[in-house]
Amino acid sequence: DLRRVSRALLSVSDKAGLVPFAKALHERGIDLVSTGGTKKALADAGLPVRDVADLTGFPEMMDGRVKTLHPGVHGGLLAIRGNAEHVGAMEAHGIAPIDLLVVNLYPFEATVAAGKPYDDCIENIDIGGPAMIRAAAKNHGDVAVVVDVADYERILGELAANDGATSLSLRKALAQKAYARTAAYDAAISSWFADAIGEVAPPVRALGGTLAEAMRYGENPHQAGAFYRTAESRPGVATARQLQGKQLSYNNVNDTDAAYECVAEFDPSRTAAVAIIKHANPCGVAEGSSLLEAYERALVCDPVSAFGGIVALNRRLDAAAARKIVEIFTEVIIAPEADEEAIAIVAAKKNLRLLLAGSLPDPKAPGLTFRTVAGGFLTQGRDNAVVDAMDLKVVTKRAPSERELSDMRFAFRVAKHVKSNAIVYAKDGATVGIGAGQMSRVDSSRIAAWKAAEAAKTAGLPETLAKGAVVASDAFFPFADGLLAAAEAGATAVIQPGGSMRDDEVIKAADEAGLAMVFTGHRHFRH
Ligand code: 93A
Repeated sequence: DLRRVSRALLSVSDKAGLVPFAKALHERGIDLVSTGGTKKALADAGLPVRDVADLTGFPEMMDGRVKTLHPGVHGGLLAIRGNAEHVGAMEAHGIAPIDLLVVNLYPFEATVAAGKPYDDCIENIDIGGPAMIRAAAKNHGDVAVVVDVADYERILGELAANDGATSLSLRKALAQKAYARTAAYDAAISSWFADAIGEVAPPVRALGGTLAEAMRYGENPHQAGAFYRTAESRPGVATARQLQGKQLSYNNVNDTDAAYECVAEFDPSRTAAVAIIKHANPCGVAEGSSLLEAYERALVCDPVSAFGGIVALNRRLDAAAARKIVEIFTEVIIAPEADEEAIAIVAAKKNLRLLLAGSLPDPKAPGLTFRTVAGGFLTQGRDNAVVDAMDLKVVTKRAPSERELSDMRFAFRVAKHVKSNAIVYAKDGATVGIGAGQMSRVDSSRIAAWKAAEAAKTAGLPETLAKGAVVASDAFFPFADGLLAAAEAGATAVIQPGGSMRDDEVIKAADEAGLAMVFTGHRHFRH
């Protein structure tokens, strides 16, 4: 897998480190070929260097726009050395093999950053450089490609260690870096164009996102908004078929995603399930023997917030569920599939969007999430932890009953999809009170308990729905207060990650209140 380097083509805008590097290559007996400015720098340092025009038989022309775009260069980069036909073509056309390509690109990013005029930016879009980089990287079986000044040392080290040759593992690593560079370069050009024409330029371009929809606006009317699809084929809002209804807004897409990801936590072969989402938070989630029952039970949790919400279902939408859902104003329905009759029922509501995603996404699947920060973006693996796979540890004197344990799992599954600090009350496979997005956990606990009392009033029931419920917390209770708020409201059992400095204090408070408590060892922060 070693490939001896006999000829190197150097064409660099950033000339830092160039001369010592080229000198070391020359001392190894490597022939040097260069484009105009690079050649001048090397010749000025007293190094023998050929002009790339010798390979192409053409002078550089059109202000340097065309200097290396020629079979004399690209044939030398792309020919497979072990392929008789390729070698024959090189001989027939007088093409010299190039074993090492050293290129850094026209400084497009720096030109833009310096606030240079439009035409300067355009002139700094490198065409020949990326073409050569991509060609050499494709042919990494024979050719090494260097796009980063910081790699010069590494190349010299490798040549020294292998008697003037490069290894396949190094050439592969360099090829990977090469494509990352050309991708980032094109992303920078595309983002600059986007700015120039007043388009949004999200970082997903670097992932190869394609525009699914230019939206009327973003989260607010004064913000531009757009929806991009990436190569990831996860069933969901980006891949779903919209059967009817108004165009999706930015907020619709965000909420529909939250809804479908949440309901996908419930295996449709075990139970029907429905999630109602408002402002990216669940305001009711329930299991049921049918979608209709699940929807009705989900609605009880917070019928006020459910108005204008997004409804996600984990099974094929049927007529009975559709008939019930359209009774109140709903923005979006998303399901894997829908019966003809259900589709006809929804059709009566012209504006209501119906999305069919084909199937449910796997909550355990890996993936990435992104978020912008000033001057950059954050990425992380998606939260694909599921409670079924967690090692639940009973920490109180009283162990939970089977019913409590099943509700705890349900509540923790939902808590994963509630913004932190998340507190979820659940009973018989339905949420009965949700506290979301508060800066202190005890406030979320109080809100969830208050919601459970309100839901009971709305339903005309004498007692708070928190009575006899279980409570899930997305992260540990730092103090006993949040837990005591739950016990006071009538909860009988708690599921939480554990891991607080004051776990002992919290466990003691749970024991004194007669609660059963389990630790999951997994946290579900969602900010
Ligand atoms: O204008 S180009 O896109 N046309 C080309 O054919 C070409 N070949 C190399 N720019 C081209 N290059 C770039 O020139 C290289 O990527 C490098 O950044 C620069 C080096 O030019 P010089 O050696 O004249 O300083």
